Amino acid sequence: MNYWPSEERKMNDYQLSPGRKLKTSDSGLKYNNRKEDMNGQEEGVEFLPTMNAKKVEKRGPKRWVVVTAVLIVFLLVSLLVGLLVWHFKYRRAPVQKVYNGHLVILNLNFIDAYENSSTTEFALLSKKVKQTIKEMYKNNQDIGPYHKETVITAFSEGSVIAYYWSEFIVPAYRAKALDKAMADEQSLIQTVKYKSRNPVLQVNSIVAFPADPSIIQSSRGNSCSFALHAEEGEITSFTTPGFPNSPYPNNAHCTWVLRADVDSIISLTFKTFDVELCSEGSDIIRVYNSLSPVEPHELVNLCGSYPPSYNLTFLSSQNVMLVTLITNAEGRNPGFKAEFFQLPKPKTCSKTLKGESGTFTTPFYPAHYPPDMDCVWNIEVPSTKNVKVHFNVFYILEPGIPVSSCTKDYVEISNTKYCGERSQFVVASNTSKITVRFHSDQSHTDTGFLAKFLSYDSSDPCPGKFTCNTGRCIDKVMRCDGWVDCTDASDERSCNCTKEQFRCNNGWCKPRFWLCDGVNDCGDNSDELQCKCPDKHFKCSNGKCIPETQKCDSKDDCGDGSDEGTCSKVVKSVSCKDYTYKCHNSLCLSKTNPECDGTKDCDDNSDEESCDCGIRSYSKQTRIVGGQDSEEGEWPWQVSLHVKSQGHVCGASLISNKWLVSAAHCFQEESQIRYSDPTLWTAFLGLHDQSDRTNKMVQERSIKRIITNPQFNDFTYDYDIAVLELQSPVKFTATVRPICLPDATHDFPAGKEIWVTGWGATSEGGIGATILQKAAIRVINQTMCNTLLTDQITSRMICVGILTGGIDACQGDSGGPLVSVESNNRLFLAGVVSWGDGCARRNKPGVYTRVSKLRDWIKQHTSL
Ligand code: 4AZ
Repeated sequence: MNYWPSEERKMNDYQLSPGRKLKTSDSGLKYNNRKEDMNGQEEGVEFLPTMNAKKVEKRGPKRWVVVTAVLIVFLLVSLLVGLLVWHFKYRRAPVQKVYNGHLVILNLNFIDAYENSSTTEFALLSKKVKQTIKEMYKNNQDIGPYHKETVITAFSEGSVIAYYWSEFIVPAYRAKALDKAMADEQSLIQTVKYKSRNPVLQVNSIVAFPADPSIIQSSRGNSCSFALHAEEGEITSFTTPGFPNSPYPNNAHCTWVLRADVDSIISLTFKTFDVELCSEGSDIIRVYNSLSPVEPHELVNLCGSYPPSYNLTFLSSQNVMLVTLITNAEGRNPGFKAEFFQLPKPKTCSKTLKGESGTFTTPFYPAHYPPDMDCVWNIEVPSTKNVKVHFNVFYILEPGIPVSSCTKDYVEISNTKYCGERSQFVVASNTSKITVRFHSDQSHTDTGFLAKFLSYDSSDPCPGKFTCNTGRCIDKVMRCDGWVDCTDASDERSCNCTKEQFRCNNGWCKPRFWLCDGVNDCGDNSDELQCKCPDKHFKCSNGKCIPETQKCDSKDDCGDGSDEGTCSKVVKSVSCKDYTYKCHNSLCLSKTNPECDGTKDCDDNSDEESCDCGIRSYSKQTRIVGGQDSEEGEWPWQVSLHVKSQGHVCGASLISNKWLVSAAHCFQEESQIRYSDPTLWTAFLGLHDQSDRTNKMVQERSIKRIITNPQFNDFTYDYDIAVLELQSPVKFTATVRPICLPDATHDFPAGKEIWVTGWGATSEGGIGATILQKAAIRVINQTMCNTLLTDQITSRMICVGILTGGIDACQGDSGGPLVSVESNNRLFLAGVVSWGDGCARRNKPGVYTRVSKLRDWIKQHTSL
């Protein structure tokens, strides 16, 4: 009695499962049948005396046979239905396939009319090409039956190259065979050569690549397509629709066909470039070394925004180029302005180079080298000497190609291939000759390389210096000093540690004062192991050990707050302490640096308010090529403070449209000049080049008020901070934007990379820079810094530098920003350039005013 009703429920459940539509009528019938069956069975089962074995034997098997038969029939029917569905719905389901391709016509000469798709010549030739392609497809059983349409999009020289796309509707199960047949250039050509008895067109080469079907819609209703031909000796420019006054359209597909005269190549430069930020499905611009938008001929794909100084120059290998813009439904960006011109096709890029030294580069450096190039440099120095090649800049990067294989673009020396992005390196030969080869394939080009060749004496490759295994020469004092100076660390191998050094477990020698400083200097952490706290204890930043259970318990057990500052779980409403972030509603959080991190941590959202700061206008930054020049707009909060008749004297940082932060010591009276007088000063914002202060990106302001911190001590430089009010507010632009101020509890941990910028001296005692300079340096542990700088460090100071020396702020950088990239790529003002023991000396980091410690003072005077 319980058996069937429960089975009936099961069947009903089954009917409501995802296969419902198919099974309804079928199982509906069964339901009725079963009901009748059920009645019968109910009778039998319910009233059959269980002990009556005979009756069970007699009636049982018959019923089971029926049930089994019904089940089998049901299963078979379901299987059949399933198979039919699979076959018709999935296997035979039609799929749309589109291929982009081009073919070469040998027996025709190019005429100008072929450039314009509205001429009769274009129409006539298109018709012939279409016929040829159709015939070619017809003769191939994997292609012919599925061909729907072919459209000829363009022609170019050589004899005549025809560009086209073909559309197919193919059952899913035949799609792979179609792909294969379309990729088989040889068999396609054979079909036109032999199957067509009297071919009108002699087709020599044909290639086709799968494409995105959306190109069909765009080419059908395409109102955004442009054809441009370079004029001899002239620069032609073009822009995205509406540029610069309105954003380019959404859901658009635009193409620019660029042409040059035969035997010329094209140089294309994006002068301004600002499209939607890069992400999956974002707006994208592609440049092709062909008139066919196919991946194997793509030179570059670009999104985001680039500063004007970024080198966005690309070269073609022939006299055509194609630029496409595909946009999605969102975004309001201005787009681009581009320029192109033609130049003679270079005959060769190979050279023989002779002499003691010289330089050579990839073709058109620093523009992106052209695709499809092979250059050979045969270098020869005087026969008594050996030769080495020093690569100062090396960018030969192809997306997705591992540097271990270098299968696409590469430099080859003595059977070794080099590719990717590499820092400076040297390749030496033990003869007077060396051969450098460069190869670029059809797709994706990069900046290339800048190299120098030098002769050297084999018995003494680095006179008076140490020779790294890479061939680089470094000062002898750098050998075994604990700092890695050779890129392969060969200067720090096989060393005997001195008394001032300790030996790491991995054999390196490191200065003793680096022991237990919280930084893994050895690489295997052995310099930090001996000073560990006992098991189940937490090590505070001040070195104290506390039981792990006291960490994040809302009590300052360390005494410096470090056990409560870095709690992964945000504990809201902890009791407020010096180290806890205070929301506007006076509740406190246990999270480190919660301000403007993109997460609402305070219930009143106050941690995410006032966050229009610390974001650059340009999403892309140039890779540092050689020096340390900044990009325009890279540090839009940087201010240059000029004193009448002296020019640039100090730096400052913009924190709102009318307030600047700088160093108090810039405004102290000196040699009878009253630097505290605001009328003496002028602020330049959006400045990049000191010799170009009239540039339209620059905003010049007088100073209304200078407020120096009353606790500033001009002997110790403690409290070295000042705020300056501008006479009139500035306008925020691509090159003028404020930096974020860190909360009083904001932590900049030791070892963190930070940037310092300024026009200060480029060497100790040297002269100031014309172009804004930048340098990446690291936060130094406070206790260690106090030891290095003989007890001169107060809690209002933060030491930042590179202890090997060589990178530092210097005179003229004072008052300028020290900025840290925090979560969401937002930049915060960690410090103000203050003082140092000289500039860039070993073990003498620069000292900066710790802005977080003076946050309340800034607020008191600026209300920010
Ligand atoms: C200066 O005189 C100065 N190395 C600024 C920073 C440093 C040294 C000197 C740090 O303005």
